[in-house]
Formats: sequence, structure tokens, C-alpha cells
Amino acid sequence: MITFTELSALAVAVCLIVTILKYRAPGMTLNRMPLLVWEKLVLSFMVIFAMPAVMLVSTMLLMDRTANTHFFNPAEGGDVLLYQHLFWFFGHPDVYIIFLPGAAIISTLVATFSRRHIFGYPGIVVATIATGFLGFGVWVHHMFATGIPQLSESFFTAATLMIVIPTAYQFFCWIATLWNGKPQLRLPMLWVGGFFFVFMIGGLSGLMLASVPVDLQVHDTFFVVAHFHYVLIGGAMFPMFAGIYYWFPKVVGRMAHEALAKVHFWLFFIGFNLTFFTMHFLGLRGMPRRIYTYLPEMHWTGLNQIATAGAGFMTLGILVFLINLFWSIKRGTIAGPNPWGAGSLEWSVPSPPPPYNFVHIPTVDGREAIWDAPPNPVFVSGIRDEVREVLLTNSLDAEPEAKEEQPAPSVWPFLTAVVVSAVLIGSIFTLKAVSYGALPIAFSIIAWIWPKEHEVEERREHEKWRAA
Ligand SMILES: [Cu+2]
Repeated sequence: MITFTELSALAVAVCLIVTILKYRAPGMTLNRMPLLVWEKLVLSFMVIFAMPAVMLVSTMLLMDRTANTHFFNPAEGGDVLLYQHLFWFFGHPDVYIIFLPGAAIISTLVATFSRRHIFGYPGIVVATIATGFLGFGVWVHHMFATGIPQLSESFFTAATLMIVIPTAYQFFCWIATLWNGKPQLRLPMLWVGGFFFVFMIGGLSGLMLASVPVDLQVHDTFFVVAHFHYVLIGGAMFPMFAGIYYWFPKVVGRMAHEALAKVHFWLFFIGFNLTFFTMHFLGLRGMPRRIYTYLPEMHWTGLNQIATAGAGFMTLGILVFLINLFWSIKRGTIAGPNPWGAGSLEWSVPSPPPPYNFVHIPTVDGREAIWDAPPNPVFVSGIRDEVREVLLTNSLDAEPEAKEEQPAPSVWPFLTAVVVSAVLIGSIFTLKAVSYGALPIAFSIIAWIWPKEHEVEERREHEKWRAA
């Protein structure tokens, strides 16, 4: 399943890269691309280089178990550490694949709610790309306890400390943006504040773990568990909630309930710190990971009870969040196209956006397309709007290159995905699934790409572009 999941991740990455490089609105040069899009680009390249390692290692493991190979069996000349190397060569870049979207959401929200362009835009782009590169050079810091040579220990300590620089750089840019702007403490900013606090602590314990002597002392203890929850929940879930409350009105057309959202935040924030801050102390007192019970003489009980209570708080918070979602989808106040006064293009269309997004393709004059728009905005002309026709632009400067007609909505891609998934899942249990499954897969792919007669006329009937 890991192999198959990563295969689909690779396909998505290729799709995102091509879309970002070829389908931007005219005027949106690389230098004006929203940071969220920059991050998607870097992240997609990271996926392309990181995922094959885990696909490879899971396939080797599968072969060790089913086909009598001995990749990881020392008795037959295999190497256990090879598994760790290949896994972490994917695993550590993946930490940044998880964190980069979080950082980009924070950049977007900080700029929107400070009412000014992000401070240090070129630097943040460079920092994002640098993170993408450096993220591949630190995987051995997960293996300090395996007895690797001292030279590699020093090298990977240095590399790990180095990756703090681009992240810290982004932190200072966010602070500078807030400092120079007129920050509005709207709802999503609560989560941005929570992110600053939580991720900062995760970064500091990360610096401690990067040093080999400290790492060896707390290896496989709850200190490590505390650290990666501070980085991953802090770096991904806090920005994720910020993003959900920020884009919720765009997606459903209604605002989320403010008071309920605050209750959600405080329950989750307090619960998170109760659970995971205590784990630092448990780890320093020697409590190992992955145990479910221990003797009372270890004196770990009190802290564990606090951690358990915190988990309860977080669960309550998530419950309030879900209630809020269901309530607000039906009864929230109507949002309008741009409730936050944001500057990026998605806020220029109605909420929720129509299926075709833009009837007329806009042009872009600055990094925040709406804020920087001239008094009389220019739209792309010469593109048919009764069919799904888009403009292809060049990668660097988004200058128009060609027109391209996109396929009309079709159920076949979805059916192909369902059939392929069924066959891949079936292949775990019996190899026959592959031979029998090849037929329906071939059929659905052929149906998908089968040339359709009178395609344009058909589409005119099915899609009511103009009416909307
Ligand atoms: Cu790591």
C-alpha cells in the first residue's frame, strides 16, 4: 500500500509542477507567484526525489517476506541498516514535505492580516528552495544510535543545524511583516500565534537533538516523541487549522462560528501543551517510547496522568471543531467573495467559486493580484468561454504561448482510479488480481481517451458556461 500510495503521490507531483509552470495567469511571473504556489512547486520536486526511496524499500521488504530475498537479513549477507538508510532518505525530506505547506499558509495569512506585502519575499523563496535541498542531507540524524562513524555523525549534525537557518529566516520575515503592517487579530491569526509558540519550542528541542551526545542520552525516550509532536503538530496541524478557518468561507460561502472556533483553539492549544510538554520531562526521566505500562517505582505516573488529561482536552477541541463545521456550513453568516480583504486571486471570484473558477482569465500586476490591480483590470481576450479553453503561458514570465482546450468533465478518470485501486489492493492478497484486473483497467483507460465525435457541440449542451 505504501508503494501504491507513493506512486499516486508522484503522479500528483508531476501534475502540480506542470500546472504551476505552464498554466499561470499572464503577468504572474515566477517573481510574483504567491508563496503558497512556490511552496507547492518545491514540495512537488521533493516528492519526486524522496518517494522513490520509500517505494524501493517497501518493495524490498515485501520481497524479503514473500520472495525469499535477503536484502535486510544479516544471516544471508543482507544489511539491516540499509532499511533505515532508505527509509529515512524518504522520511526526513517528508518532514519538510509536511512542514512547507504549513510555512506557506503562515506566510499567506501573515501578509493578509498585516495588510501589507510579505517582508523579504525573494528570501522566503530562496529559503523554501534551500529547505528542499538541505532536507535531503540530514537523514542520518535519525540513526545516531546505530554506531555510525564519527565523521558522519559530525557531518549530519552540522547539516541538521544548517537547516534551521532557512526556517529561522522565514520566522524573522513573518515577525517583520507583522511589525511593519497593521495586524488584525481575526480568527485564523489565533492559530498563527499558536503555531509561533508551539513550532518555536519544537525547533529548540530539535537543536538539542541534533547534537550527538544529547541524542544518544534521550534516544528512544519520550523526549523524542515530545519533539516531533511539537514540530509536526506545530508545523502542520496549527497552520492547517489556520488555513481551514481562512479558506472555509471561500469553500462553503459562509463564515465559521467565531466563539466556537475560539473554544476549539483554546481547548486544543492547552491540551496539546499539557500532553506533549510533559513528555519532555518523562523522556529526561528515562521513560522509553513504545511501552504501554511500567512499574510505579519509576515515578512517571503523575506526568503521564497530565499527558492523558491533555489528550482529553484536544479530543474535546476537535469535537467542538466538527460541530462548528457542520453548524457553519448550514447557518454561518454569508461570507461574500473576499471577507478578509485578501490579495490573492482566489478571493476575486464568488464564494464558493463556480466550477470553472474564472469566466475571463485575469492578468496579474503584482505579488498580491487584487491589492496591486490597476484601476481598470485587464482580462485575457480571445479565449472561448463556451468550452473549457485555457491559456498556456511560459514558465518564467507567464507570457501567453498558446491556447489549449481542456477535456470536458468525464466520469472515466474517476472510474479508472477506482479500478486501479481495487486491482492494487487485490494484488496484496492474490497475484491473480493483476491478470484479471488488467482488463477493466485497459477498458476504462481506453474509454477515457477514446476520441469523441462532435465533442464541442456536446459540451455546449452539458456545460452552461455563459449562463453562470
Ligand atoms: Cu529528521
